[in-house]
Amino acid sequence: MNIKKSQQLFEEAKKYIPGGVNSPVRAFKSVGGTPLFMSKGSGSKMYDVDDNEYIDYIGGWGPHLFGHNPHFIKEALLKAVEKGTSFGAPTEIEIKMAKLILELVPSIEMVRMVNSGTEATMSAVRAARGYTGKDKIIKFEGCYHGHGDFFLIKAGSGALTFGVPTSPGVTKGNAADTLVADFNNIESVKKLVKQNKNEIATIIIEAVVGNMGTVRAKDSFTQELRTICDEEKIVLIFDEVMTGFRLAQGGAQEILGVKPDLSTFGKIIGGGLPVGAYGGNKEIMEMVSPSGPVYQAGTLSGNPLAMNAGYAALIYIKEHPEVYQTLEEKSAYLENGIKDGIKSVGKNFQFNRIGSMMTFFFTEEKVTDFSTAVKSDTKLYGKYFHEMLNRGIYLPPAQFEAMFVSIAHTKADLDKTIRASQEALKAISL
Ligand code: KE4
Repeated sequence: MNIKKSQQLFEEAKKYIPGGVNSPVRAFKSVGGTPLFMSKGSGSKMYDVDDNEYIDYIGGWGPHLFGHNPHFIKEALLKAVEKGTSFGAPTEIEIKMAKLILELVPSIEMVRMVNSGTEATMSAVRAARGYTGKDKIIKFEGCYHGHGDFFLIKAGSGALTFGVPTSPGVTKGNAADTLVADFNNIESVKKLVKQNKNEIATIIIEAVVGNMGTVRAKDSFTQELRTICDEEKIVLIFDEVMTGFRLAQGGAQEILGVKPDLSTFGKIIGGGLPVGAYGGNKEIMEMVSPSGPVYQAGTLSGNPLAMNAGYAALIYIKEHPEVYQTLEEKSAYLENGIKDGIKSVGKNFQFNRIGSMMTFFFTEEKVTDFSTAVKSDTKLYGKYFHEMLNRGIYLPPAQFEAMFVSIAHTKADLDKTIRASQEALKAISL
């Protein structure tokens, strides 16, 4: 496959941008090789600068539930840009967006728009600390909540892949206030709560994780988390940046049947533009400036372009609730096809799927948490990744990520992917 232009651009990019990319996981460091510079996306396809076509399973890392550049988002953006890009003043579309999020996610009584998932999670934790007057937080090993200092403690996603359990530059103070529990292990939570009685402001979790690869919390686990938070007056935050509007209209909390106090969103709610949001219990949210003392601000928060793109995405979801059934059928078809391929090479590699989020783990042990996820053979994943890439299938360039199916993926796309996976497994020396 000719990737000459990507190679040239990457060399040039490295002169001006750290690692040549504006987000680490894009650099292909954990799978090796040259990151491909993309020039266009349309439906389920992406095209690189050397005109190679790929069936895309990254979907912008989650936003593209409908595939690239769906007409209804493009039209909304073109209309909005005629009126200007941002005013630094309130606009009506922000009210429509807030009302729609409240309508689609029952636990949300009030919501604040921000510009990224990181801003959403950082702000939600600050609101929880301000509301409770307590400092400590509990997060889970293998969960990633963006690059806020107090989260980069045994983070999952990129940091996990780089094997850097704690990022340099994070102060001891931050690390001291962040406690790390084991995902799906309620005893580890109870132990921390007991050791830090009345000091814990919030527990934040990806209830369906994408960032150690796809792993679902056990129903009992999230229910027990809810009970502990009620008993200990701890704010329960579901980080739904990836799962919100991905797994269901109401996200992971709808699937799991547990009501968090606060939720964070991103990705899909921006329709591909930079948007994050946090919201939930009104009493907590009214603590946020200017209605309350917890400060949080953003020049481009709620800007009309992102709001119109996000609103078009959420209205589509509201008017077409059948998209989740469609996604389930396509995703199950892909899962079964890939699993048949795994069996045909006599392996028992694990394939975790929840809705249209899934991960092929190169380990033969069930993956239910961080310690089982990291048993995956990342080198083998890297080889598989490149075999698939050479066959025109673009997977996440890291083992500890989720891949996504969109409603734009056709049966032909899925069949091509299943065939490529079968060939790739045969090609790597298992
Ligand atoms: P952003 O700041 O990247 O918009 O969102 C941070 C974030 C928060 N919470 C969850 C559950 C997330 O998945 C993310 C970001 N996800 C990664 C993918 N693993 C984004 C890709 C990247 O870092 O380039």
